[in-house]
Amino acid sequence: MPALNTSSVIMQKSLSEKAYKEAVEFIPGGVNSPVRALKSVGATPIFVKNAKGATFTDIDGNDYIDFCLSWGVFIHGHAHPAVNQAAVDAIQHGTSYGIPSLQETTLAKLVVGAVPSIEKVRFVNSGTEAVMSAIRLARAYTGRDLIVKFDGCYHGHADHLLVAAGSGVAGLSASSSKGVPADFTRHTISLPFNDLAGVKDLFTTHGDKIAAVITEPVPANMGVVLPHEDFLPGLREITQQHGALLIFDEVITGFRLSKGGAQELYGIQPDLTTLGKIVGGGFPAAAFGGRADIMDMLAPLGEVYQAGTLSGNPVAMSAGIRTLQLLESADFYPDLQAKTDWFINELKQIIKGKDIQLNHVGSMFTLFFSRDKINNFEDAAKADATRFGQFYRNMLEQHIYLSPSPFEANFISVAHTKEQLERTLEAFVRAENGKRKTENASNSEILFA
Ligand code: KE4
Repeated sequence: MPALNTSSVIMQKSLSEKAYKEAVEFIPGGVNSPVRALKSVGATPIFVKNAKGATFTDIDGNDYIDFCLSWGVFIHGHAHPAVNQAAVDAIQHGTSYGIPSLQETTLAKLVVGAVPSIEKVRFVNSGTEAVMSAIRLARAYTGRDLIVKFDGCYHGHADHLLVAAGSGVAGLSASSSKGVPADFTRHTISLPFNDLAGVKDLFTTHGDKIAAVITEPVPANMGVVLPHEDFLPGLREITQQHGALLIFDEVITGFRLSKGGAQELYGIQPDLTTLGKIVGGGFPAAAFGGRADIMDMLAPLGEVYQAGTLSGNPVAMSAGIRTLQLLESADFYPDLQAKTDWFINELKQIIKGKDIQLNHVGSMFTLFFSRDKINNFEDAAKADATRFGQFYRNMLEQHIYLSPSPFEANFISVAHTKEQLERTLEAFVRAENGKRKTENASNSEILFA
């Protein structure tokens, strides 16, 4: 990898700052998705010129090692040549037909072959659409209205799910977004994650009204939080007992934690699964799938309506196909895990004895500035966000781009080199020790000393 551009002692961001000033005149908050505004970490947004592998370059010419990877999309790294080529080849034949194409069936077969519980799948354009559709299906299949979610889990921005949500909503004062009528959320109940007793109590009183329980099997939108050993099996058992469906929102964990996602890793079969990010290879594509008897309720077969102009478009499908094919090598996940394990173990040495919690699974991790373990959103919300912001900005000054919120996950890709991970660990040491750049030391001395 070429040496990081560390020419300036203090990073120049004047072009990004100028670009941001202009963007805010035309785009609310200057961004097309709130969490990119870097508000929760007290920084100003960076404008990217290009990205490759595990790094990107901003319009001021600064290079960064990227652990956000467009929120977990790029498990192979940015601009993977084979994925890009697949999209470029597809584009030569048109970018959308609004008529079936063979690529849709090819990707559907790959998803069905990879994800244990999926017998049939439908493609949409975002995780929000996938979750919205899965919930409509669950309500139609059970004839019930109530949906149970968990505090801090984020399932996209559909009205009825902006209740105690994570990710960019977690930082908002209101437990749900403005503009959502109380009526739209009265069928949504949010409980603490990992509180199986609370779920059991709710089913005791409302079990015959609950259409589904939806969860991120490993939440990443409150920061990474691990399920207690009995939690996912408990959800499976209790939903089965009461005729409710279990929906795993694997938009992040799908193809991330294993080829079959969290459900394969933990050996739990949900009734429906939502997928996003990796499945589209960096293009706007997501999916929902599950048992055929449920999925066949969708129009035009059944009476549950769900549609999308660009759903299954051949370019996104082609990128998704290549992305999933690249996961098929027997060494892919073991190699990614070995690299991640090395990094995580080194990181554990650095934070030993400090009030920092490191939650990790597979190739995703979150650092919480807290003395206490983080088992749910209440714990995560008590972590020191101010310290996280200082830490984040220090890492950014050292050319390390972490996911810009304490309520997000960081991701390692097969493109991250040992040297980049070593540089990142050195930056952690400085950031954690609050070492600032000294005026006379050149940037490279700080970065690579
Ligand atoms: P999209 O509608 O943003 O494609 O997906 C919504 C969604 C659904 N389910 C889970 C588990 C998700 O993590 C997401 C979206 N993830 C966030 C980051 N944690 C997207 C980043 C953003 O909002 O800009």
